[in-house]
Amino acid sequence: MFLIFLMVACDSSDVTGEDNNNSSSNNGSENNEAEIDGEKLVIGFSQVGAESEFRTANTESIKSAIEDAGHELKFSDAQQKQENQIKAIRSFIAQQVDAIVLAPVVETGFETVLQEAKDAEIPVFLADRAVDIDDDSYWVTFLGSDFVEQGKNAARWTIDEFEDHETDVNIVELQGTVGSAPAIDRKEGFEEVIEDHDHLKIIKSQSGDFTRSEGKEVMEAFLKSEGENIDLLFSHNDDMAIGAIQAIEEYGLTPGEDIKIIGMDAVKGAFEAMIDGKMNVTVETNPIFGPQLVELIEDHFAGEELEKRIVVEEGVFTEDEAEELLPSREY
Ligand code: GZL
Repeated sequence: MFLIFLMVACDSSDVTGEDNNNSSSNNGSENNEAEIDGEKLVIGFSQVGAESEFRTANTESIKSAIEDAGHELKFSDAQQKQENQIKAIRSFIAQQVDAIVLAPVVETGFETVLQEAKDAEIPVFLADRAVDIDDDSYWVTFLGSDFVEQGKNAARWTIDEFEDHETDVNIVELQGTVGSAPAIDRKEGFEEVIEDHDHLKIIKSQSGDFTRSEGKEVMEAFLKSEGENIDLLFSHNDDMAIGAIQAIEEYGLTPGEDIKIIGMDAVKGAFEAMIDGKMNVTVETNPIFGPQLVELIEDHFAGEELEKRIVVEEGVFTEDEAEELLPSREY
């Protein structure tokens, strides 16, 4: 979740940020945007939290991209709370920023504050996650993964993995943050593909809020009620899967064998678990889009028209290729 607030200098006197109240720097007018091109930008953003390896890598990617581009970064951590993001947006609107990039912790509840940004003529860029608002005039573009496709890829792997399975395949699902786009869309994609395969059954599904600790806790509850009846864990991110692996081992079963495990994000921890034979596949969510994001913001201020939706390219990685690929993984 990012709020990239662009405090943009219009001419050299503003570069030091001494006079951010220069009204021309935030009226978003055409000729003003042309002047901005190539100027040093002051960019701050409210990060959703530090709940996962993906998030940490994403923060690092954005920070280094902003600094490498010669801009100044302001940083705030919303600790996975929507109210902190809304507060941060309002405070940055009050500071007369020129652009906002938002990756919302949940899909709903941002319309009012996005309207305030619109009223202030501040363009909004969505990154990583989307909002559930029909009117796409609230944002310039949305850069992030296709979570529905990620869920479908997880289901396609499941169909292949269990094609010779004679009996029902009992699946437990660790969902991401309740109400978040990745949790909603990954579930939708997975269920859409397994729909025509009656032997694939989701017998338990609950949120672990994308964290290792809650993933472990919820998996303990699944094991308590279903134990050896569980064939597969579908986890909406690797962090919850890694927490679940601990729970499975403490319960006395073998993760990756007794219970097959699907993770998402493709973080280093997942590759290490696959090398240890404790996870079977991870569906990549690429967090390293900082340079692309900064380029999009600069292109907008250079007067370029951007696509409304830009999908980050990603893959699917299985345990048999984990050892070879781990050295090349960037996060
Ligand atoms: C997906 C991202 C999700 C990751 C989790 O792009 O929003 O949030 O899958 C993270 O690891 O918490």
